[in-house]
Amino acid sequence: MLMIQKWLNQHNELYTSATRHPFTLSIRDGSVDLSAFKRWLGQDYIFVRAFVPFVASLLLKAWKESDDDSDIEVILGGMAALNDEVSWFKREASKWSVSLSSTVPQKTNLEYCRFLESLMSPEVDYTVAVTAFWAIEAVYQESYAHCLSDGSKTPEELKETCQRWGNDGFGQYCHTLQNIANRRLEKSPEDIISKAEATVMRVLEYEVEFWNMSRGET
Ligand code: HMH
Repeated sequence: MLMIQKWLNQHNELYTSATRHPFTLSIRDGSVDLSAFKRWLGQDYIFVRAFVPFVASLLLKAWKESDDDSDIEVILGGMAALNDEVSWFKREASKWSVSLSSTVPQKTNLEYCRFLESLMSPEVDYTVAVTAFWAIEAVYQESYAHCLSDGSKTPEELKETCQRWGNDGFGQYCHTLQNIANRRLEKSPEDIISKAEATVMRVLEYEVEFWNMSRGET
């Protein structure tokens, strides 16, 4: 069995808490509190801005360490999508009257961004970083695709957000990232595999806490 599938089976409870969180489930069933959505929007804009240099560092690792030239193109495609995403956040924030310049990053967000920064270090192996990248993207893809699947009652004004990460193209892209991670993991020594697994677990925990911020209790 491929490594990522094995981990998802082993840590299914944690993966499910990230991809079937009460916040995204409330979008799906239409009961979402719009102030929670706005809080998520402001915080995620801050996160995405920190995600850009992480992806840049991943591109550099791929260029130095990858055994397959096409990895660079996949990551570059992800980078291009992020460029579009930053513009989208600005438009979406203005639509919802969320002031991005006055949004203060919450503690969880700062911690998650600091964790991303630790993964940018040249000491961190390409395999570990690309596996983390897959996990970060996959949580959003799974979460938001679920908001658009059969039986969902997602409010019309939130469908565009769900489409952004829940569309089939983004699903394909996440699948490609998973293939890259699996290919690398297969060729990796035990210590790298353990590091990558621990990193995926951390990502999933941060993703749960990130969704929790939408509750506005912190
Ligand atoms: C917190 N995780 C978080 N924000 C995002 N935008 C993504 C993942 C996916 O890009």
